[in-house]
Amino acid sequence: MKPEELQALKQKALQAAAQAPDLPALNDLRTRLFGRKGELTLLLRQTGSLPPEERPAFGQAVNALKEEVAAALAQAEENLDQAAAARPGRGAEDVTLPGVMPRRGRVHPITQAERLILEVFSRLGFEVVESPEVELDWYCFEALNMPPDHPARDMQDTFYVSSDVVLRTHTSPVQVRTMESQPPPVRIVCPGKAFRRDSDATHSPMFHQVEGLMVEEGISFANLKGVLTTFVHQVFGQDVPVRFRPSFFPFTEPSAEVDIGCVVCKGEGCRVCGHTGWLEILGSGMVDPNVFKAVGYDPDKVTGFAFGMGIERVAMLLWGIDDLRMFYENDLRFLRQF
Ligand code: 2NM
Repeated sequence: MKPEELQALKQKALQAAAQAPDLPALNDLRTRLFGRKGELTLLLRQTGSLPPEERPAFGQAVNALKEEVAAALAQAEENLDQAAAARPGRGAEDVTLPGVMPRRGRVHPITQAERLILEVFSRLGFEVVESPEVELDWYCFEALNMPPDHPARDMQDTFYVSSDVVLRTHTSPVQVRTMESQPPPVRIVCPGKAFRRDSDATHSPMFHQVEGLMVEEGISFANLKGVLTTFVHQVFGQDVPVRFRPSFFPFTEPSAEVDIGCVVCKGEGCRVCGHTGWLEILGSGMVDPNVFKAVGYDPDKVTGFAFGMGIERVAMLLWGIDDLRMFYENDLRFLRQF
């Protein structure tokens, strides 16, 4: 083969390599050139049939040609790979496939109920205040008109950390601390965890409360009724009946429990409301003068009302949940519904 013919063969091979449309076409070309019966393979084999003096030059020329064509094939393959990676849907990842969506979390129903309650009181001018879950006996009981020998302390099954440190049994210590640290007027709501040694279908050793307090000159039971009626109507609906039923708490006098017309039977009487047509939703009362004395307020100058409610109970009545334990099991089938 003459040098011109070798040159022409090289040009043809380089052009074919550059023009191969995809990897299979390129591999075909590689076989046609370098395979057992490939053009370049056969060409090198011709060396033996040449006159001895021509063999070295011809061999060198063919080997140089092979190297150049092999390099062109490698380059063509790299170009195809890069083009494939840059082309949407044709690279290692098919970006047109549907993605695996990250699961979105949700706000726990207790938190949703808490936010709803706080929002209503915020609009009524109450400020949100929090304080520690581990409390001194004094803030949890003593300042709330429950001296050590008070029978009301037996009502609270308390977790003791030491003789004078407890897990708070209600969020009232927040109110005590607030009154102790600032003069009236006070208008606060206090959300948080409370702890009692109690565990069955309707009691959890840890539960959530919102308590509230309004103190200034001239606050009366009428203010208590107005604020709490507004609250109930905002949360459960404008048409829900409300009643105030006399009760007792050590830290308020007089005291009242607030009932709403049963949301299940609309007052007809059913299992949920114990066939009374009413559901208890809140405890409340006028702050006892002894509480004001304990925090340094003058009970002859200021009056106030306070209230407290369980968030779990509000959530259960709002969404028709019949088992308290649902809130703590973290079963996603339950939690995803809110
Ligand atoms: C309730 C019911 C009635 C209450 C009283 C006070 C304080 F600190 F001001 F005296 N805080 N919370 C209170 C009153 C709580 O929960 C059922």
